[in-house]
Amino acid sequence: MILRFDFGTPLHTGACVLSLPVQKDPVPFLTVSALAEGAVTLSLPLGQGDMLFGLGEQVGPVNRRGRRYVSWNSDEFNHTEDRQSLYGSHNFLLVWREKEPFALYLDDPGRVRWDLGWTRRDQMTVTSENGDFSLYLIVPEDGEKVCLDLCAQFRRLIGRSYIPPRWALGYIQSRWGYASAEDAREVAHAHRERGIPLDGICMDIDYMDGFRDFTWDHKAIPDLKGLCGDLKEQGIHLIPIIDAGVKKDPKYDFYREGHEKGYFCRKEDGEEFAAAVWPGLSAFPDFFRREARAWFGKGYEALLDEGLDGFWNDMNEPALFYSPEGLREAFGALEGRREALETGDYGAAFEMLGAVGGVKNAMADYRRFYHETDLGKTRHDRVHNLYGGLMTLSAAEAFERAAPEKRILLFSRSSFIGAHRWGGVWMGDNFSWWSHLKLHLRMLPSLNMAGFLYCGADVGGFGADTDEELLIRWLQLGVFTPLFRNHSALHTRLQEIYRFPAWETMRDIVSVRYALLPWLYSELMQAILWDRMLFRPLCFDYPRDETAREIEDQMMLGRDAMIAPVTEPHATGRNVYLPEDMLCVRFRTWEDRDLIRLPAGWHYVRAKEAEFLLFVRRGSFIPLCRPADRSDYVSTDSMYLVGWLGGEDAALPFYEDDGTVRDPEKEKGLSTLKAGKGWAWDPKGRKLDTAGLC
Ligand code: MIG
Repeated sequence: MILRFDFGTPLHTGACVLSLPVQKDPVPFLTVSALAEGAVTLSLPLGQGDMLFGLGEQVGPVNRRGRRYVSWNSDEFNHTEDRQSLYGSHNFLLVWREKEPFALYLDDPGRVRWDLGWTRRDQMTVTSENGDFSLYLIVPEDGEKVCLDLCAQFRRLIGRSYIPPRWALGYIQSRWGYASAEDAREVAHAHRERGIPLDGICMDIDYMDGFRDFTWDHKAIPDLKGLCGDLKEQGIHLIPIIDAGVKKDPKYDFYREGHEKGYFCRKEDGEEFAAAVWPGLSAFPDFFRREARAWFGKGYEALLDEGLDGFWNDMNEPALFYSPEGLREAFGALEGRREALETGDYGAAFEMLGAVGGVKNAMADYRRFYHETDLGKTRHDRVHNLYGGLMTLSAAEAFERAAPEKRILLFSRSSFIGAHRWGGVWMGDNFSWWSHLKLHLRMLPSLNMAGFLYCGADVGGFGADTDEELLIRWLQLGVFTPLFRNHSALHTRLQEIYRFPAWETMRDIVSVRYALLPWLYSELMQAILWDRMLFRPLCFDYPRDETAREIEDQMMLGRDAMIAPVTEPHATGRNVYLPEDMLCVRFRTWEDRDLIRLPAGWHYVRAKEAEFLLFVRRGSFIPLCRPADRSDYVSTDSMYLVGWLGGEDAALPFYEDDGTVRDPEKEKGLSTLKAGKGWAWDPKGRKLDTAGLC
């Protein structure tokens, strides 16, 4: 059951698809108090064992209790442990406690502070700074698996998640620095030559003509359509980046049109707001306006015409390097400080550093411009967290117009709940650090709770130089995440698989992904179509298992599997907790693997550098197929099953469709795989190899 309460004057954010009546009764569970300047606080006493899950894209543990966070979409490349905001704001929190568990969702486009037992360990407070929001309280309908039930109810409230094309589950190679047709062809060739599977290549900002959106450098890419066609023949899709800021350049048609039609955000005095990002001074489309979204969307449509069918949206928090006003103020703060050179006045020095460092993504700038929302002229900071997601909507609306039947790949950096219906997300600028490999794993379930199922982090790490062992271990996690993309920053060590002596090991890892692809696709699609999570903390599935509550470095995957990646350097194995009997599949290649039957409990499981683990519940199985170097060549005709049946019969719901139709009929794609002692059937009723069943 879901109850809705409104505070102040909530804006229609588009996050929810169910329109529920507004309750007049007092809010249950939470104490509501009004603070100065319109802010509203909701507080709740926390019992000792209460656990808190959710908040989507944030650093830190899966159980978020004891920490504080801020919903404020931020271009934050430094994902250290103490960060309180990243690129997305996902105001869903699940309060799991013995008596009266519930979940809450704040449909609030502004800044929200979450003190989850940080100030006082026995109290949680949530503060909406604007005080204009809808609060949804979700109470369980099913007493058994409470967390799963609360998440499923929430997902029904916010609507079906984005469905990517099937090819988007293939391996994608990306790098900040790919600039030309030659670069793309070389990456394609290097993968194909070595048999490293590949389905996509991302082009970063360098492909553009002077960083102008929807243009490309014609010297570097003389024939975009030809390039796309050639690559597609090899099963490789080109995926260009699109930035939110539009270069302020009267000679650039796209800008001129947006300017003439008045589609950019304006300042209080009506003048177009400008800030510097990659193209230099840029204007920012007012994505709150339907006409502005339609105009921006024409840019995507033009690229679809060139044969492109995948995009990633960046810099859409929006990131602002500086505004001319902000820079002027910073210079002002420097004035008269020259004597610090002689006097060694460190106070002055720190003030200067602060003034200069503070120009980037400055709150003062987010207060300088306005949107036209359904509440009229609205200052940006009050609705900041919607901006990136509305850019995603602009793209999604364009796809709907131009290619209504087809799925187009789309993932964004910035997001809010609601945008999960229009695209996926990647986790932004991580580093090539072991701790960020762990972070990748931990962020998966909370993003799933918020409806983001097509997601993943930059495999290998974006910033800093990766190393061979880290990349191998990271690929072994990436194998299981829907978005499986190797991406790295300009000036860092080259990170393509083929740059490394151990490339064959890495190729074999990626090949396992392709062997698992029909199964992963089936599990992802079922999670999307039936409002489930793909990745879940163990305790969601085993609510009565006390040990399961402490496990944050293993995740349930799909209906019957569990992953437990190695995330430590030099490790040749790891401790794994099994909440029930499971079959451990230890992969070296898709064919060369061990099947180990393990009873419930703790185990130290060996996984040498080239090995990785997948667990399957006893009494079930997973299907594998013969891999190929492109996803469309992987077919279920070559399916075989791996599992521990222990003498019982087992069945697994299996979903399959053509992978391109935008609105699949969900029941039509569903069939059942069945197996028992000495026999197994595929969805078409054909007999399957049973060698992998025990
Ligand atoms: O300010 O386009 O997160 O993936 O490579 C950096 C360059 C801008 C940030 C993205 C990253 C991308 C980079 N971008």
